[in-house]
Amino acid sequence: MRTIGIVVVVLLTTLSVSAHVGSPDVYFEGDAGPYHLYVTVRVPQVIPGIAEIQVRSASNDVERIEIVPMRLSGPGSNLPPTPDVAERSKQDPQFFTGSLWLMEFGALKVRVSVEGSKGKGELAVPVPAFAQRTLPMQRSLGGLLGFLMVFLAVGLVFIAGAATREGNLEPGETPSTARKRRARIVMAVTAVVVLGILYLGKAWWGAEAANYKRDVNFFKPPLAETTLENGNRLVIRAKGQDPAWAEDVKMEDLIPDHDHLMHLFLISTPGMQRMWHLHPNRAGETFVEDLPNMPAGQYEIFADIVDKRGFPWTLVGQVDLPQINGAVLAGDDSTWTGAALAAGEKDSEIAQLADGGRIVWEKGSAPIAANTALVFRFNVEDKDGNPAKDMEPYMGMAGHAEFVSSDMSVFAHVHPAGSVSMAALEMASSSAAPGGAAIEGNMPSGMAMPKAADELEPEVSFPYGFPKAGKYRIFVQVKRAGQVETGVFDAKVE
Ligand SMILES: [Cu+2]
Repeated sequence: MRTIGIVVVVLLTTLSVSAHVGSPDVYFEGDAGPYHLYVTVRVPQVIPGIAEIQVRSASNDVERIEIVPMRLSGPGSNLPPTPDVAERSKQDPQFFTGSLWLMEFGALKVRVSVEGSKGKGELAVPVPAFAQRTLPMQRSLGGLLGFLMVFLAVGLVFIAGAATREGNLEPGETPSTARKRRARIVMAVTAVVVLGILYLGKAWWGAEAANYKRDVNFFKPPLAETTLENGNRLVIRAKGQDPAWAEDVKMEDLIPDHDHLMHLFLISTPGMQRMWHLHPNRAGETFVEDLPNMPAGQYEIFADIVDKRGFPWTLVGQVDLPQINGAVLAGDDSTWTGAALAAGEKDSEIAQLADGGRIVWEKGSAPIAANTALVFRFNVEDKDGNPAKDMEPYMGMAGHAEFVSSDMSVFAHVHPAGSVSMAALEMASSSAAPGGAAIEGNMPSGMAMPKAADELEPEVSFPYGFPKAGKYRIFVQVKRAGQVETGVFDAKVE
C-alpha cells in the first residue's frame, strides 16, 4: 500500500527546474608527495549524485590511485569512509578515472592517495557540493507510473469489493443482496483509504521537494546589493537567495582567501573594456570600497568570499555608476582598460602590456572545447621580447586569472593550483588538525606558500575548463617589479 502511495505521488507533483549559471566543476593541479597530478572533479547536477573524478599523472610511475570524498572541515573531515580504487586507462596508463557518490551539500574534499615506484603520496581537492537543479521526471516514466497508480488504486477497490461479495460463496451460489450491499460499502471505504494514502504520500513528497528546493536556492550565488556613499564609497551587502543564508553565512566569520576577505571584480558591460580587481574591507555585515577613478557606466559585479567551512561564494550583481573621482589604486588593487571583447572568430594569443612587454598564450592550434580540462600556459616577456626577469608573487602566487563569458553567466577566478578556493585548499591540505585550526594558526600549505621573488619563472599556468560554448575573455594578472600587469585574451569555445 505504502509503495502505491509513493508511486502515485511522483506523478502528481511538478518539480521546478532552475537553470544554473557558473562554473561548478573543479580543476586542480598539485603534488601528491612525489607525484604531480592534474585532477578534474565533475560535480553532479543533483545531490546526492555521482561525481566523476579524472586524475592525470605527469609522470609514468604511478601504479594505483584511491579516491574518497570527505567533509572539508569539522566532524568527519578526519574519518574517511573506505576509498574507491580509480580505474587506470588501458590506452593511457597515466590517466585514472573514478566515480564517487556525493551525499551532502556543502564544503567537501576529495582525497587522492597515490602509490607508485616512488612510494606513497596524498593530496586533497576541495569540492563545493551543491545541486544546480531539481531533476524533472521523464515524461515516459511519469506516464508509466501514472498508469500503474490508477491501475493499482482502482484494482484495490475492486478486489476489496469482490472479496466481500464472493469471497466465501459455495460453487454455483449467487451473492445475496445483503452481500452486494456490504461489498459496495467496503469498496467505498477502500476508495477513501486509498485516496487518503495518496494524499499523505503527495504531502510527504511535496515536503521533501520543498526542502530540496530550499537547498538549491541556498547554494545559488548570493546577490551583491550596493549603495554609493560620499561620491565614491561603494557599500556591498550580500543577500542570499534563501532567507536562511544570512543566518548561516556570517560576514564576521569569513576566512581570508589569499590575503583578503573579499576579491571584488568590477567589469564594464557590454564588451568588458574595463576591469577592476579590488579588495574591500569588512564593516560589520557589509563590505566597503573607496572606488578609484572610474567612468560612468554599467558594471557587472563579482565578489569572491569564503565562509568559515571553506565554502566559496561569488556574490553577483550589477551597478550603474556615475563618473567617480576617486582614490588612487594601492596595495593589491589593479585595473585594466583596453579593447572590447573581439566579435571575430580568431582567438587572441598575444596581450600587449603597458610597459611594452607582453604576455603570450601558448594556445596551440586545436580549437577549445567546452567541458575539457586544459592547462592555460602564458609566457611573460619584457619590452625586448626576452623572458621577463622581474616576476614577483602577486598575493602570494605567480598569477591570477579570471575567465568570464561574454554574457556574464560564467565567472571563474583561477590560480596556478586551479579553480579551487585557496582558503579551502589550505583547509583541505591541513590533514593534521580538524576544522579550521590550521587556518587560525595561519600555517601555509605547500601549495599556497608564497615563493620568493627570485624563484619565479616568467611563465604561469592555470588548469581550467570552460563549462559551455561561447565567447570568453581571460584576464591574466601577474606582478613585475612591484607593478601588477594584466594581459587580456579572447577565446572562442566550441
Ligand atoms: Cu586570485
